[in-house]
Amino acid sequence: MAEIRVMRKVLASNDALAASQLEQLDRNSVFGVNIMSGPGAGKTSLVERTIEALGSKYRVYVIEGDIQGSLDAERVAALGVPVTQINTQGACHLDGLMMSSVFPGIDFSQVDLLLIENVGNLVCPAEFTLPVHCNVTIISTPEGSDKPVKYPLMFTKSDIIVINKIDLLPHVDFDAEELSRAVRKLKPDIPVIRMSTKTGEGVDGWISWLEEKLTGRKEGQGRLS
Ligand SMILES: Nc1nc2c(ncn2[C@@H]2O[C@H](COP(=O)(O)OP(=O)(O)OP(=O)(O)O)[C@@H](O)[C@H]2O)c(=O)[nH]1
Ligand SMILES: [Mg+2]
Repeated sequence: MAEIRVMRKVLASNDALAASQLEQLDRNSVFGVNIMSGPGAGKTSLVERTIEALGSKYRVYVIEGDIQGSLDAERVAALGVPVTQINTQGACHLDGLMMSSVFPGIDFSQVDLLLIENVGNLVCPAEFTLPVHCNVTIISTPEGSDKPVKYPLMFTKSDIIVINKIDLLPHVDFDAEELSRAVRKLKPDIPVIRMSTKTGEGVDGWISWLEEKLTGRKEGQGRLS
């Protein structure tokens, strides 16, 4: 069908663009992270916690993706970290073209860690490759543990799954074991970590995972998976 062919072409040209942008990060030894989740699962909160933990050790740069507004960018800027807000004007994901509009304005020689917060959506962000070395999916406990079965691509595309809002476990129907099993059916070796960005519980697991990737990474190594 013509429509399917067009979509494949769009995705292929996005992949090529993202690959060349990733080379730019590699030339500057920047480690890129794409953070994805449904709306409100805790992406900006994870960015904030990451900056608090690693901001004095690594030069962090943040790209915020939202349909409109700059609320998340303001939260990041309040922590003294450089940030660029992309407004997608209705699009439900970030993509390579949008990155091309902001990359020239960023001096990557002054960056160690690039955190990209994607638009809150469990579907489209997984389809559009970004110039990063790892993809993170956050699922929060009020969303339910069936999400890997219903939205498999995002989990398959990820290198680590974060279960956030574990402080709410006594109040919601969420089975962390069921979620882990469903995720591992899609991707057997993927780490699944539990945290609350609100209380700070479990955040250290994410920080050590990320720091291990950051420090262990050699220039030009490319994506984790
Ligand atoms: N109880 C609880 N609330 C949390 C936790 N993490 C984030 N929140 C709250 O959840 C709401 C959304 O958090 P954000 O970090 O803004 O989520 P987001 O994924 O960036 O949201 P969008 O960018 O709008 O998609 C805020 O009110 C947070 O305070 C958590 O671990 N526990
Ligand atoms: Mg956000």
